[in-house]
Amino acid sequence: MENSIEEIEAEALQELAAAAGKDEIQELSVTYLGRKGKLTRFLRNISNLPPDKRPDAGKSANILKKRLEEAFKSAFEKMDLAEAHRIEAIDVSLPGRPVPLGTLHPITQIIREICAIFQKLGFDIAEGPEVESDYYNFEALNIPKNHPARDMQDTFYVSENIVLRTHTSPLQVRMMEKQKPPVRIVAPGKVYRCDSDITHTPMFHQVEGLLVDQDISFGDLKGVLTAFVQQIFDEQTSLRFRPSFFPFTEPSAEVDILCVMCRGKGCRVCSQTGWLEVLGSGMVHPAVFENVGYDISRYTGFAFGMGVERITMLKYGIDDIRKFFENDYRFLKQF
Ligand code: 2U9
Repeated sequence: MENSIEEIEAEALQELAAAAGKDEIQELSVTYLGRKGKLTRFLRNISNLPPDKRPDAGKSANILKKRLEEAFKSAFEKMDLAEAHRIEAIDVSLPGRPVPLGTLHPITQIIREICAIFQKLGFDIAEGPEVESDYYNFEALNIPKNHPARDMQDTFYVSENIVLRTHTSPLQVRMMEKQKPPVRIVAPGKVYRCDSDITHTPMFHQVEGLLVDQDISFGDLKGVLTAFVQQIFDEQTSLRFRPSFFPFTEPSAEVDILCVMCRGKGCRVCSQTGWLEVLGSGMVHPAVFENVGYDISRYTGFAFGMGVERITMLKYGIDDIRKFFENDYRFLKQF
């Protein structure tokens, strides 16, 4: 016999008391109760004892085996309990970790701002399909068959007669078909053009406006657009109307504002002209009214359109339109 049963017991309990973790307890359990463990060896060697000693030795070895099994089990449980206490020791009264909140995309913010200004001026907001027929996107708006906008280079064709709308104007045609004047609507939304560089993306956002009633003049158009520009930029922003051409308006005018960067002195942003183009506008062409069945001897109206990305770039001094579509949080969180 290598060790007496008393020695094995004292040694096992002493080592168990010093065990620092579940792994050490597991190792001790193998050292004493495993196949080659100290107590197992003792039990195996009982047959070598004189016959009269065997019953007592067997009895006390089995009692110790049970005792050690229980001691290891309870030591394991104690460790589990200590672990649970450590977890419970988390201070639940501490404030939670802040979850960063997203913000509205700058384009969405400016669309909302533009719409709110026109709503105060008495316009309703209208939205419509981004996939349109050739009729609503071009024909009804007096855009002739040979117009460059109809070219595959400028327009995304879904099929021969179906396009991704190149402006939000088709929606306004649909509105006029449904309702008689007076009409006062602004149409915000995505539009698509086959174009991509530092100032153009294949999808961008427009807000267009349309006002139709009796006795509407170019003076009304100037008044509404001046009120709008001075609210979206500031009251000191002066406007300039320059003659232009669009198939759906006659007469037509492009609207420039005094450069927001240099206030007219001339800089890189305004190409040294002192002015920035921000809107297109004009009196609705009688051919458009005839297409929707409006009486051109009774009604006149004006329309205007603007690119939201351009307005946002000028308002915040952003130099590359592609920044709006990269979803870089460091850029977006500034707005
Ligand atoms: C109807 C009739 C006429 C909308 C108009 C413009 C002038 C215009 C451009 C501004 C920058 C498009 O995004 S942009 O490239 N728009 O210059 N848009 S008048 O005229 C309409 C609309 C609807 C029924």
